[in-house]
Amino acid sequence: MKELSTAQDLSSYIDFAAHEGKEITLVGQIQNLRVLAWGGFVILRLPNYLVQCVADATKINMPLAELKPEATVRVSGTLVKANIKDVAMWPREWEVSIASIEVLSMPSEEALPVDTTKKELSCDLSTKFDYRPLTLRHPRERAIFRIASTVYNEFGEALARLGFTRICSPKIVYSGAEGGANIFKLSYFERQAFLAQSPQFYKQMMVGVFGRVYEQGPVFRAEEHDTSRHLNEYISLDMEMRLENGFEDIMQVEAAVLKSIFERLQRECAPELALLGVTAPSIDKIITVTFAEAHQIVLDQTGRDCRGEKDLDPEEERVVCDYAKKTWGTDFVFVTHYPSVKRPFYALDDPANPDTTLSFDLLFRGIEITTGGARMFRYEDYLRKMKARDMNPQLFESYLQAFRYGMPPHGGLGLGLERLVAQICGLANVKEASLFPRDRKRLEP
Ligand code: AMO
Repeated sequence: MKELSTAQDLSSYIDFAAHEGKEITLVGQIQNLRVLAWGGFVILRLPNYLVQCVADATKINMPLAELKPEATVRVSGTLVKANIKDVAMWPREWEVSIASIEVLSMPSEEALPVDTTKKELSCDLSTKFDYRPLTLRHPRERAIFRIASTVYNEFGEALARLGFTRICSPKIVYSGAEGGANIFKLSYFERQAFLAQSPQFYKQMMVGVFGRVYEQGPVFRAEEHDTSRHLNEYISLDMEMRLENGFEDIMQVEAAVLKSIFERLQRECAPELALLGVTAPSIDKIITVTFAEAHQIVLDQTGRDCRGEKDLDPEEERVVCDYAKKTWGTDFVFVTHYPSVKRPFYALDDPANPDTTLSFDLLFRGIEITTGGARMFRYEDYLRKMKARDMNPQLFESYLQAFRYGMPPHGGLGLGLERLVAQICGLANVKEASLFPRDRKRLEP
């Protein structure tokens, strides 16, 4: 029997100021190595930092030339003040003056297939994804996913502070929730199952239990087309809530959550934002335009008349966002009252105009990042709408139970993590905000 100590400091954060002028030992992987006549630099990748270590050839215990990028090493030395210009480095006001290096692991391969020691990863997207375990080690890639991690955490924590309960719903499901053909089929023992397109049914059922719930997890869409805004698997940030005043409640909660996310990014991801050359957005006003007004904006701005269309196309979303930026100085615009025919069956029609729904999309810098809205909550309304859409209510009986036995007025939203992160980081393709993207041709790594 052996009892392990529980008193150890397990955090990977380092109080650099407290170590100034003192001995420090760091274990990390070599991000970059520069061997010079007088010694050189070892750039060490740690869980939260990229630390510059400087070696004097006459003082260290081994020649730097024996090291390789991506080797894992234990570096001991003195932490000294520095003034580092390179924004990839963090911290920039301290460096380690190396006394000794111990190699803990050496790479098997001689050369990196993609050079992650350069300022930019100079390879095409496909190569970047083929070598994902390696290319993700590049500081710019790491920055994207540190930002994604913070966005993910704060989405949940902000909602939890508002009294939402986290749920985890099944991803193997008996039916699609969003309609359409973009659903993956799965053989499930003797029957057919599907991969969840969204947690829609479950988060609604859980409003009957908790009143306010959220979920963060993968969802699956069998999109056949290869576009810069679609993935076949993405992380959906979902919430669902009882409505007290109307579907505006949902937009107010979303704006508050986004505000918390952006403030936390500013506090915790300043180095990552600086490295990517972007600033955290702000959402101080909640600007809404109706779907009809959005079409009018497009007509006025471009002369394109899309008023007969039942959806906004990507070009229209860009025009509406440009207009919102110019007119109201905001990167965010909620487009409300989408046509009923284009929304899933569960959407609540506007009693004042039943051809439209009490729903919205949130557009951010030219692209839809969220869909949300109020849902039907009366059992009879579900039966009526399903009938009108040629759907068989019996196939949805397990979901409809919730409504049969009483549900409050409610609504919610789904926010695509990768789309939000891609827009924050200024990425041209949503796949770059996915660790291991899945598209029609890509199932590996
Ligand atoms: P929707 O299908 O519009 O709505 O999806 C919600 C949000 O998810 C993101 N998204 C995607 N991101 C990457 N690749 C895709 N293929 C993809 N498809 C969607 C977008 C989008 O705004 N149940 C509803 C939400 C709700 O009403 O609560 C739903 O899933 O950012």
